Amino acid sequence: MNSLNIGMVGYKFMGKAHSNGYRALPMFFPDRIKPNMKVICGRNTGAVAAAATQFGWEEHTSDWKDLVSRDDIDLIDINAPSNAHKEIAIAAADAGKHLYCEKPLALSLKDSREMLEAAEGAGVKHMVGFNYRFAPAVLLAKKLIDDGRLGDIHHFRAWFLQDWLVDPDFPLAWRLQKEIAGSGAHGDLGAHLIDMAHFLIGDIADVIGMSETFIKERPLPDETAGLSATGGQSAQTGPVTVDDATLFMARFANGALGSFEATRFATGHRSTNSFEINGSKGSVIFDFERMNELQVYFTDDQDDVQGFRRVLATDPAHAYAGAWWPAGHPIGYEHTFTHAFVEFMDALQEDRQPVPNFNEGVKCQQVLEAVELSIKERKWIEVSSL
Ligand code: SOE
Repeated sequence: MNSLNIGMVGYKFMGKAHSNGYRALPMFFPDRIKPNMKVICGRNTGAVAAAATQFGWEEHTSDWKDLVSRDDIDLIDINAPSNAHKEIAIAAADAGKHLYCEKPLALSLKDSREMLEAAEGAGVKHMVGFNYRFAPAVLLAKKLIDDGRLGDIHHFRAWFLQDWLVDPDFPLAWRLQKEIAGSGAHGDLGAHLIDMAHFLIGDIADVIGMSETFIKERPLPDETAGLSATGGQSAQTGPVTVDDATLFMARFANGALGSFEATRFATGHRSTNSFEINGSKGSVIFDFERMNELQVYFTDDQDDVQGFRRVLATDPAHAYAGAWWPAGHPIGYEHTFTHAFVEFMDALQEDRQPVPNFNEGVKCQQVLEAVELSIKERKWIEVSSL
């Protein structure tokens, strides 16, 4: 297989990020299967037509059911709001299409399990959009852990901080409505942290959390407002039905301790996505705002040069980095999507499931729900009990 045809449902923030990811792939990874940007789909015909032209899709449609049934489509990419994931993914799997679905995989653990079952039953390849795994500096952290360079892992602490909801006039966008988004900062930002923890440290055994919705009523939006909305467009208000911030503690199956913080109220933090890991032989610190760097500390460095060193993960020695620019030239947010799609193409080539796939999506959903249950019942929850 030299190329495959993509049908993509969604055309806003993630639709743009995915389109850019597909476009860059053949230029920088010319030896991989080429994604053909065939059809883009969205509910608003005018807006999706404009997106098709702007992003470079051959065709557009407003009918996802027609899209998933087309013979000339090989892979369905779902980046519409979360409440649309399940129905589209299951229909696409039943039609024999490979699946790429944004996170969180579904509105609930039950729904995510049904999606996994449908994909596995249909024998298609499936992947979930935990794109931050694909930053070369994160992959360096993974390599150091897997090679034992950090020793036994004791601590994982992670935080994803945004501040776009501090304005009480910010409208009641879909991300603030439980029936569309599933949850708030927890499922949107915390999901990335949980996946990172699974990727780097391993299974999470027990959790206990707390959450808050600081602003409980917001102006109704004129239409489905996204992140770019600026102020309330209506005098009428509606209830915010998701969390503004969720924090939780975790015990990993391997004995490590974890802390997680996801908030949209951290003034001054536009999108600070970070983690620190401490092991018996060393530590690493990652901050997405400086995503080309990994801070690394090794206990066996000579006494007189002990301390964190800053490693720039832009050399050919670093995963994916060599495909872009000569050593020392940084990459950005958008490259993580291209890397995720390269993993998908590699999986197709090698006839294996890409990673992270719907199994990782379900595992993440299980932790999300365990935390929600712990908040409701005000006690520790064993993740495997769900
Ligand atoms: C918005 O809060 C958002 O765009 C998330 O939806 C993304 O998954 C995250 O990457 C950045 O923030």
